[in-house]
Amino acid sequence: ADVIGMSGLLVKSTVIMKENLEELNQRELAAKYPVILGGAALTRAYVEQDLHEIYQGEVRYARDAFEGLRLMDALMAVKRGVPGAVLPPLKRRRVPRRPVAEAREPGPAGRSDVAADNPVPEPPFLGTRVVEGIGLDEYAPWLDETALFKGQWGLKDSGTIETEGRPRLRALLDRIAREDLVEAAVVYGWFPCVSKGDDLIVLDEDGGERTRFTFPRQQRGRRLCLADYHRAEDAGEIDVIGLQLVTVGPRIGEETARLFAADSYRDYLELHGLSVQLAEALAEYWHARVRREWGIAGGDPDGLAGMLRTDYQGCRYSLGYPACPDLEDRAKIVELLRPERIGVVLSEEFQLHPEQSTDALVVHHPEATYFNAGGHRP
Ligand code: B12
Repeated sequence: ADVIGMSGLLVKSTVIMKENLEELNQRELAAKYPVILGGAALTRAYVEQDLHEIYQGEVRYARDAFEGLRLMDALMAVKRGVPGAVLPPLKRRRVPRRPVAEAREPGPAGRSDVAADNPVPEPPFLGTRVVEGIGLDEYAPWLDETALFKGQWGLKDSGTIETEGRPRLRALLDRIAREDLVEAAVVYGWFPCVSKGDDLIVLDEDGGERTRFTFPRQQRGRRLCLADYHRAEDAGEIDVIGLQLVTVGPRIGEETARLFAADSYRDYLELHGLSVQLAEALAEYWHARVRREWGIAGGDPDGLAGMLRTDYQGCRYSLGYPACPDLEDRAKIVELLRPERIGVVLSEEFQLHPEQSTDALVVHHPEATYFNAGGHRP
C-alpha cells in the first residue's frame, strides 16, 4: 500500500481511527504511510488539526471520494519525486481553541421551559406489535430524493438528476419490486413512562420501573433534555412513549454484497445508496402511521417536503443523534421491542443487522424538536 484510507460513519469509529494512528506511530510506520480519512462522523478540523497533531506522518481529510482521488494524485506525485509536487495545505486553526471549561457559561440550573401540562394522548395499545409484508409502493413515495441523488449518488445538479438520476431510480425500484429484494418489516409499540430529572423511566404494567434512559441536558440556553417532554414522576400522571424499529430486510444487503464482490462498484453504490434511503423512507412512513394511530397526526402537512421539514406534532429521535447520542441505549430498545422477531439483531458495536434498519423513540409532545445536547461530537 502507498496510502492508508479509513472511513468513519459512526462517532465511535473516529475514536478507533485515533487509536490506529497512535498504533502506526508506535510501530514507526507513520513516515511510510500517509493516511486519508473520510466519512460522515468526521470534520476537516478534527482530522487536520486534532489528529494531525497526533500523527507523526501525513494525515488529510477527504470530504468526498473525489477529494480522495485528488489527494492520492498529490501524495503519489510527492512519493515519486515529481518536481514541484506538494500536498494541499492543512486547514490551520486561526484562533487558539478556548478550553472547554471557559467556553461553557454556567447556565440556569434545573429543567428546561418545555410545557408540562400538554395533554397525554392515549395510545391504541400498550406493548408491541409486529407488522410484516409492507409493500414497497407504500413507503417508496417517502423517499428523500435530495438525500438519494445528492448525498448517496453524488449527482451535483438538477440537470443530471433529471437525465440520469430519475431514470436510474425508476429502473432500480422496478428491479427491487420484480426480484423481491426488499422485505419491509416493523416492530412498534407504546410504553407507559415518567421522567425524573434527566431520566426517562419506562414502566411495566404494574407501574414499576422496567428500564431507564438517561439523556444529556444542554448546558446553556434552553437546557433542553429529552426527558423533559414527559410527565415528571411526581406529577401524578403517567405519560407514554412510542418506540419503532424498521428494516427493509436482509435480501438487498446480500445483493449489494454480491455486486461489490463482482467489482460492479457503480451498481453497488447505486443500489446500496437506494437501499439505505429506503430504510429511512420506511422509518418516516411508519412514524407518520404511529402518529396517526396515536391521534396526533391532525396537523400533519400535505406534502413530503413538509414532512421532511418535520412540520408535525411530535418527533422521532434515533439513538446516536445529538439529542440522544448514546448508542449503548439501543440495547434497551431492543430489549423492549424484541426485533429478532423480524430478523433484526444488535451487534456488540450496537449496530443493527441487517444494516438497512433503524430504530427510534417517538415523542408526542407538541414542543418536541431536534436539538443538540452538546455531547459526543469529535
Ligand atoms: C443514510 C444514513 C443512514 C441510513 C444508512 C446507514 C448506512 N449504513 O449507510 C440508515 C437509515 C439505515 C441509518 C441508520 C442509522 N444511523 Co445513520 N445516517 C445516515 C446519513 C444521513 C448519511 C450517511 C450516508 O450514507 N452518506 C452518503 C455516503 C456516500 O457518504 P459518506 O458516508 O459521508 O461518505 C462520503 C464521504 O464522507 C467520503 N468518505 C467517506 N469515507 C471515506 C474514506 C476515504 C479514505 C475517502 C477518501 C473518502 C471517504 O466519500 C464518500 C463519498 O463521497 C448520516 C448523516 C450524514 N449526513 O452523513 C447518518 C449517520 C451516519 N447515522 C447516524 C446514526 C446514529 C444512525 C443509527 C444508529 C440511528 C438509529 N438509532 O437507528 C442507525 C444505525 C444503523 C444500524 N444498522 O444500526 C449518525 C452516526 C453518528 C454516531 N452517533 O455515531 C449519523 C452521522 C447522523 C448524525 N448526524 O448523527 N443511517
